[in-house]
Amino acid sequence: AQYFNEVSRTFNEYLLIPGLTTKECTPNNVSLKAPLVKYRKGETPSLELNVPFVSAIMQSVSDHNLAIELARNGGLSFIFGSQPIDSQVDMVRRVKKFKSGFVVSDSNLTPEHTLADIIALKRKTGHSTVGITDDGTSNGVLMGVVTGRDYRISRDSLDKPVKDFMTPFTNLVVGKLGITLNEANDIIWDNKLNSLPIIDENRKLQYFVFRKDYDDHKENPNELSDINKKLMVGAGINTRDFKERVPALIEAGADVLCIDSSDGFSEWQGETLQYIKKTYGEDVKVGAGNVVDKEGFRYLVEAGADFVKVGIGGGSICITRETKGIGRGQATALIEVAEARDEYFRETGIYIPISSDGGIVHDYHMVLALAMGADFLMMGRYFARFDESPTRKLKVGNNYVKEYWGEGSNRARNWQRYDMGGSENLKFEEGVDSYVPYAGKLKDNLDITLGKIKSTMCSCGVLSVKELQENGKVTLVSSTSIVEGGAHDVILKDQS
Ligand code: MZP
Repeated sequence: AQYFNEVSRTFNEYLLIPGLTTKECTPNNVSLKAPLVKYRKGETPSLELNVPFVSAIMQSVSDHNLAIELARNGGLSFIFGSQPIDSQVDMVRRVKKFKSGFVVSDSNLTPEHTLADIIALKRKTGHSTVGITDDGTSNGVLMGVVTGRDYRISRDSLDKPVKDFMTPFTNLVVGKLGITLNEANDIIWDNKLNSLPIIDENRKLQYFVFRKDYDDHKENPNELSDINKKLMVGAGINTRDFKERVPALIEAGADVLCIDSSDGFSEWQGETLQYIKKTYGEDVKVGAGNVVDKEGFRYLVEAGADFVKVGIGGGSICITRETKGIGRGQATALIEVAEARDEYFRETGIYIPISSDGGIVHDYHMVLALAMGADFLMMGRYFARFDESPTRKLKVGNNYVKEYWGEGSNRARNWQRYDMGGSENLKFEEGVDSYVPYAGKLKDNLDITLGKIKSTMCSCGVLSVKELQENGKVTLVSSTSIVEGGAHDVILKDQS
């Protein structure tokens, strides 16, 4: 056998060392923008993430609800592929159809209804904003809007009429589809509106433009359709039914695909990539993986991968290392593949983003993974804990939990992910069925996580992921220094 003499290490074995924090280096100035797909030197990638997180291609993580919420917050979900093509296509379509502020037609809600009625409707439909008409029908006169913010403020006032909370349109002011951002702004300011309803030629309400949208875009006064652009979504595929699944997903509007496998260094993936690139050229973006070394990375890139996922056996629900003896410590795998990515870039001028997949436990692991060269992170456990994930919330003992199961568990039976050719079934389990602590809303948690990441990056003296990769200082730690890093040699007052 060939021996890898370096010990295979995990994120827990590393820490970051501070760099000079300049006065400009504040969390507000930190950008977490990341490339999602390959690009040539000097060009910008055709797909980018504002937040370098994608959610795992798993039944218990990435359905349309999580995808909508994550995309609205700057990341991206890969809708799970271990389901029939038509139901996966339906989920992709739901994400593409989503428009924030889209109004519910014929909701039967008038300004006299209670806030509780509005909240029930918002929960049922998933809309962030509801338009209220005088007679509750889509033909009625629009009286105002209720947004998520109103709902949060008024949690204790559920039986009050909604007119007390809505943003009213004193005179009915409507913008038409196709007006420019500057025109919208003029109407908003002239009429002292917080938001402007936009109607189509049939006078049907399409969406609202909020003053915040304008503020976010005032530097770039393009058409209003830049503001209400469709959300991005990805989808998992496999190496068996790709000739049927890929066209259906593309037709549904999927922005990017990813071949989902626990071991991606295979001719199956090579063939799938070649087929997609031969059929669609560079119009269809497809990632591949997972690999844990240079050889695997090169193989997938040469077959046409637009990004490569790194990691075998590090997932929280994964028992591949125990059952098959295959895998590599996530940090070591990532460092080696990042080197291969940089080497490939030097040789060809083509940058292939890499994703660190699985094994992120603490928020600081995210910063370490980025510093070690990951362009973005794929996470399952992290997202499974939130309201928006597809699984049941249960009370176990005194704690709320959510269900979370691996794609290689008997529950998911995603045999294609573990396919080595041969029969079409899951021969043995490589994943477990588990619970994770319930954590509330995605946005609330993400805000805290991003705040921590930005603050750590400021300590490192860097303002972007690229700078972190180039200038970050990473050190190995001994097991005794890990003990030193927690509270020690004190008696904690509150153990609960
Ligand atoms: P984590 O974020 O929960 O630690 O890991 C999520 C990753 O674990 C997924 O993106 C996928 O690569 C991997 N996974 C999913 N199912 C299994 C399994 O059943 C698995 N073994 O390893």
